[in-house]
Amino acid sequence: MNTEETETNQEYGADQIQILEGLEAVRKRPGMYIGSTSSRGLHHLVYEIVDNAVDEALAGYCNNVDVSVNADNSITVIDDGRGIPVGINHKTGIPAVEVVFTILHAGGKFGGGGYKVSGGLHGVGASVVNALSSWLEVTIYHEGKIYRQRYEQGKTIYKLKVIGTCDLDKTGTMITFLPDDTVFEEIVFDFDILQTRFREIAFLTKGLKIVLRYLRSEKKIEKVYHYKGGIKEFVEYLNRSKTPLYPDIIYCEGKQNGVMVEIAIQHNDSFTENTYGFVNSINTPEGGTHIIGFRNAITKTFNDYGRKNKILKHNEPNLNGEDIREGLTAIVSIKIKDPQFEGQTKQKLGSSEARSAVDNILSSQLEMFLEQHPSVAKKIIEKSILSQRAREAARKARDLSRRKSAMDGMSLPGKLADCTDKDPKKCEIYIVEGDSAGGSAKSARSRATQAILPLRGKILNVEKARMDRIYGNTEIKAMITAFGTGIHDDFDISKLRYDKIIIMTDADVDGAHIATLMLTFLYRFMPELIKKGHVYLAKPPLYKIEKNKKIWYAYNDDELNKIMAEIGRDGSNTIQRYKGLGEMDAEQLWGTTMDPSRRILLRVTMDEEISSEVDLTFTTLMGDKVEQRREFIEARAKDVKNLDT
Ligand code: TSJ
Repeated sequence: MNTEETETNQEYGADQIQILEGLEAVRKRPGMYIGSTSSRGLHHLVYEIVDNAVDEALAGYCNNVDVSVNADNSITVIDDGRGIPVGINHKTGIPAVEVVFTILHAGGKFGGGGYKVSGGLHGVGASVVNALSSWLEVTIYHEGKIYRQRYEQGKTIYKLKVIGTCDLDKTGTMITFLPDDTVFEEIVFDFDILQTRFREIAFLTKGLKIVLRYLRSEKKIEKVYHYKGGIKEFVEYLNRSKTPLYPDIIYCEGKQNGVMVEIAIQHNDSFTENTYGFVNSINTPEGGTHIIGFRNAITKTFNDYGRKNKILKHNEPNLNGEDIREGLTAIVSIKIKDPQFEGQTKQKLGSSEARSAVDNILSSQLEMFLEQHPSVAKKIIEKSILSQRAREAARKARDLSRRKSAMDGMSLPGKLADCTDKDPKKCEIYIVEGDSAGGSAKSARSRATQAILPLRGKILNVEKARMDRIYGNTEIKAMITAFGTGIHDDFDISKLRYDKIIIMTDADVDGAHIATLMLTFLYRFMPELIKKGHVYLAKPPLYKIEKNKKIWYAYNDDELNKIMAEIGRDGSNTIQRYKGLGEMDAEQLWGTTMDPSRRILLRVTMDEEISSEVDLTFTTLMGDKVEQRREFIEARAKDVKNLDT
């Protein structure tokens, strides 16, 4: 809660007319309060309401939260907390619940100074949701009575009234609201978006049971999220498709200077770190003081333990943090009053007390854990030493290749058939699976603007390989030099040699797998290319239909059926199902997949704001389930048919 605005609210409270003006301001500039009026903003309304119930759970008064997306797209949230207070608020002379819904930023004053997040988009309050809803009804169960009040576009329709009685022991709050379709671009709630967030909240709020019901679609969905182990189960979940290095989940919790800290840790045998920070249950992709404290404690504690127990020899250098965090999955969750956020997006925690609280609590409890579990400690430190050696080898290889490229003016890979035009804006590169398809693509292409880089077989899975192997991999080296941008710290997008990087693979499971590996590499090493929209998937046709010397191409089964219905299913048709790019000759490949005026390209996109979510999803999917991954990619690739016309 921002103090300046709280003071302003006291003036609002003094005058009912000004109250309405407050909510009018929200309707005039909704983006200022909920970030946007797109789908993202729409979903924020639900989080905003649910957050209040979660606060009640954190205060120890609520065990169940029920969220329904109703058939008419309204949302119902029910909790079994104490019920929003119905007594008259002395400053305004109206019931506290009405204050909550009609006065801007009233939440904090009535929340008893709970752990709400200020800044960012959360914690703007129930009144903002009310202002942006066509209608909202609140029902409160309290001391044997059922109370109700209704608002439309933020305006009170009738005074708080008793509509019935209930058992004395039944308490809680029920809210139903319909987002205003004159405010939002569209009013369609996405089950996947909601479930990701509620699963996360359930992991972060140990013991809280959240039920999500989706009643919009034909088949009704009901999911229950309830984790008695809290973030321990979160880490288990994130590692579920990986091989843990040891069976234990290292868990610490404590409180210092008003900061509540909870940390769960487990290494797996992979080489990437997945640490997710949360402040008051909100993900902090940009990190901040809590993450700095976490890293500091990890580095110090493992080095101290390694020295003391002589796993690290006296003539060996200290392990650096990155080495210890190789293959680490961790959740760092803190609860803090009035968190301060910094940086451009105000998403990076700045509160310094969070750093020392996390550092101290983790250091002392982790040290104890290591003393009690020497075999776990040994496994982690030995893995770190291997990582350290690999990092050193990779550095040497990189230095060598840097020097080499400086000397020979950066020679392009031999297999690359480059285009002749040197203006990157006009140029595109096709990364093609297999030498034979590569050959067809080379003869099919438009030489001036289209470059072809054939790759042999499956490329290295960078999720499963160490740095030294990645830098040494021929296919990966070829891509890096062809793109011209360099990777990691050396990455420079202004050096990109092609406007479009087009991944062209067979339209089968293997092809999808190769495309996934390629995207994983790009995502981990050159995420800017995806964020800036330079990466595409080519979409080759699945069928060729021939009748009376005329040819049609179908890109999926629906299209095939449509074409067949049009031209008739008599015996003079032939239908050919393409098994791979190799079955097409150069002319067909050009006509169906490479000609800018006829081809279909899928642009791979990544919303910058949700990149942490993407990260989580990648982590989750890069296990071994090809089908799941292909669905993930296809669901997120936008269909940009005939992009250039
Ligand atoms: F704010 C809201 F309307 F959006 C909302 C509030 C929505 C939902 C689904 C739940 C809630 C809510 C609020 N659930 N439980 C509460 N609890 C209180 O507001 C409350 C009750 C009693 C006391 C007390 O000190 O006795 C204090 C508070 C904050």
